[in-house]
Amino acid sequence: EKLFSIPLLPADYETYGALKTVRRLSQMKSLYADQEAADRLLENGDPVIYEVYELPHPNDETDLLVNITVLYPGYVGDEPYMTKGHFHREPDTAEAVIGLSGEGELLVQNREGELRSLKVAAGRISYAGGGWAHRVVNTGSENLVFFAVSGANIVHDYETAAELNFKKRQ
Ligand code: S6P
Ligand code: ZN
Repeated sequence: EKLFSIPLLPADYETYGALKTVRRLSQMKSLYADQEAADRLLENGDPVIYEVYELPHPNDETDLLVNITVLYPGYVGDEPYMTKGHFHREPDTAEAVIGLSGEGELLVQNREGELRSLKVAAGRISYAGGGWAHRVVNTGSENLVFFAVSGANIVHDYETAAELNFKKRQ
């Protein structure tokens, strides 16, 4: 049995036992277009790009993954901070992103190479059906906080998505 009702806020997630994953530039450097800009940033530390708060859940197809992500504002060269991005391994199921604060884009690309950009903002839902690799980009100057919901049994495929090189075009 699993029932809960909590505020959609990172602090409340943590109180409820969420696992917090911190993604720093050094862990995703190769995904950025301007490697020299990334190296310059790393000389002065290793900036946190985003944090993911994941509630404990069974990896069960009858459950949902209900993560909150805090994506910080910033640039690597002229490319805004972004999440790593991934496909869901087969069965490749959908995901919805609901903006909580800040603004940005949900960049999606399918296996045929088609690239699309969907707006992410507070009170707005962006939906990516199965087959679309997805990544969020912070195009604003404030934290972009978003809620993402998908099936709890998804397996992230970061490798195939990294090959796509799907980026925010200026
Ligand atoms: C999970 C969902 C999000 C991301 C998070 C970080 O399916 O899409 O919770 O995990 O935004 O992105 P990434 O690409 O590093 O997993
Ligand atoms: Zn996903």
